Amino acid sequence: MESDKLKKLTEYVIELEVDDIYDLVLKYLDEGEDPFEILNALSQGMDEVGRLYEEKEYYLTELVLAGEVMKEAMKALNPALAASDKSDDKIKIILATVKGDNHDIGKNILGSLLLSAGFEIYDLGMDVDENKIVEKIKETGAKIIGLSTLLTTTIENIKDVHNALEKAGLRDKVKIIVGGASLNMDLAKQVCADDYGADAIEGVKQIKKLIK
Ligand code: B12
Repeated sequence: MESDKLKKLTEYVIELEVDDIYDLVLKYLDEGEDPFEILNALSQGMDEVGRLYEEKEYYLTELVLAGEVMKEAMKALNPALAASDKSDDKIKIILATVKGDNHDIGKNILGSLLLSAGFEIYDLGMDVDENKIVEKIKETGAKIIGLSTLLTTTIENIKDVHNALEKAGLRDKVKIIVGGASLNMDLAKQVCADDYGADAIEGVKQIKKLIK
């Protein structure tokens, strides 16, 4: 359960403390707090921001700022998460938010968890064209692609990635796992993904199964 101390992180996200969150995360890491508990507290803040937006208490400006707050926090947190990894022979994963979609907070959380679980991450960012993904597969030999989308209008763009991989003769060499608030397993299958993860923790579990 989240301690009273870590609740401050949740509050900082909700209050959009973009200038101070980095230092607070570092301070808590220095004091020996568990990086995963810190991530959990930050995610709870984002959940609340989402709720406030849906209830029209927050507007787009606040959402953009909340995204910045999470980015600052992850800058401080990622090295600590990565330090928990001891493996040498890392499995490569490409992450991207699909074409037309500029939401990346959930994808970045998944990236942080994968990093700490010992994977090598190539994060192509958001609004990513399928051809860029194909190029990166050729360059890195990655066997897993994690695609994120939060907009219902961009779900179909997952299929563009599938088609581009097929055209390049690579589709049977890689697995596509998808996630994001607009998706579920049925929709994922409709757009030719191999798997779906409801949240970042489930995503890591599913990816571990996929590589077996
Ligand atoms: C923050 C936010 C924004 C920020 C994004 C900042 C950023 N850098 O990401 C900004 C302001 C840019 C934004 C813009 C827009 N947004 Co917006 N946004 C949100 C909001 C409030 C929160 C999203 C979020 O970050 N949640 C927190 C993260 C942690 O959750 P998550 O992304 O779902 O990720 C988790 C899981 O889904 C999963 N996951 C995610 N990706 C992946 C990938 C894989 C492989 C796996 C396994 C798992 C996984 O793991 C994550 C962690 O557990 C949501 C509402 C909501 N409650 O979701 C609306 C929401 C997604 N936005 C919405 C809309 C409409 C827009 C705009 C069109 C608004 C506008 N009028 O301009 C634009 C779109 C711009 C574009 N082209 O993309 C709608 C989408 C409706 C729909 N169904 O299509 C929502 C649902 C709000 C609403 N109810 O209307 N938005």
